[in-house]
Amino acid sequence: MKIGIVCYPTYGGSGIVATELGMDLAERGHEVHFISTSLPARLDITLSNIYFHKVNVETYPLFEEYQPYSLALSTIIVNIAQSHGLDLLHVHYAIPHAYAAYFAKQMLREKGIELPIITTLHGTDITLVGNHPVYKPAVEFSINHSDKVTAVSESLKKETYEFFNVTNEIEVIPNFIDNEQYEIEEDCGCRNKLAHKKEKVIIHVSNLRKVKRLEDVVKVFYEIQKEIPSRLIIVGEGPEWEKANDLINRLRISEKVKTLGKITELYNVLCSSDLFLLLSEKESFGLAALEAMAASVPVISSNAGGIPEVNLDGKTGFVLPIGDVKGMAEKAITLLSNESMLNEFKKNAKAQALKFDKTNILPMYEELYLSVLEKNTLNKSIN
Ligand code: GMT
Repeated sequence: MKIGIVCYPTYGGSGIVATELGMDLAERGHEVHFISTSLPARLDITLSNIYFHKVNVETYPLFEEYQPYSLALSTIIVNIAQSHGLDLLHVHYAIPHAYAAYFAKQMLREKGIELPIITTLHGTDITLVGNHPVYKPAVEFSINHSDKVTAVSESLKKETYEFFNVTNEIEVIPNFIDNEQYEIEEDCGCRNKLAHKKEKVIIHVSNLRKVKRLEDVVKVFYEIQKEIPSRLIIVGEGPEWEKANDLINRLRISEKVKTLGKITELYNVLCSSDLFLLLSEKESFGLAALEAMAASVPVISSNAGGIPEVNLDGKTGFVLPIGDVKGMAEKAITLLSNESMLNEFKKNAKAQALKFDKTNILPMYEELYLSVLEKNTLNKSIN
């Protein structure tokens, strides 16, 4: 198949899922065309069967700070679909990708080309940004006009039906992980660089946005370090850092907190960690938690959105109500101070990550593509 993939190029989960999916499809022999504003963060462009097409948004003084990204995206989709003969287009994150794809589809139809559109909903495109009155009608319209819609968790599917008047069926295809990438010796040499020998390594990875409740991460760690020698590693960059850093300074724990910024090769750091904190107030899935679990790291999490579908309470970690800092800290201390429990949870975390292995999930996308293509062929023969 010739597949077009539209995604954001950032380190965010939707871009990562789109990139890993595309690279795997290419490995399986499909021709994959990435369409994005810059090279997606984890994309290995040297792989065969992979193409990258940059969306160029032309600036013009009249537009001031609002450049017409959707328009530029629709245009490039039309061009790529025509010049490369795409069989289908898979857009990740509804805003504005599903909307731009719809208009590209209409333009192509005028030229006698039928381009099926698959939209994958990732989270904030539904739960935060998408249901804002400014975007809601357009998001609803694009979901209802996609040929197939998928959501990354049951929770996100439910929320989509709650927030929008969706007439289309939504199929849940959970996020996935390449477990092989995490088969690293526990003592890969990285642990020494992160913490002293007897310290436990607590880790948080995110885009440090408000929904991640970074201050809760700091507060939970503050309680942990009072009882257990430990370090907090924060991976990622984002707008909430300043506030969190201020709290770190006020609590006088800056010596025990290390920030790594944006890093692509997370495996070594995760494999050297003992506990992952994901305390978000919204999280459709929690890919970062799954990545930690693939590295056998248990998770203390909030119960936001789809997290409980990934982190199993009392098994792979603990799940507590959003904002329950005291409860989260207590559970973390219980786990970190009981070696046999910690080892059991590490094993459970890995076993759970194996269920989301890419070998189990990716065929679901391939099947979905085939069903869309079959329907398209059928429609053509009827018309
Ligand atoms: O977590 C973020 O803020 C980034 C965001 C994105 O769209 O890139 O992540 C969303 O999609 C990920 C991949 O499907 C999910 O694992 C995240 O849970 C989801 N984030 C939220 O719902 C806040």
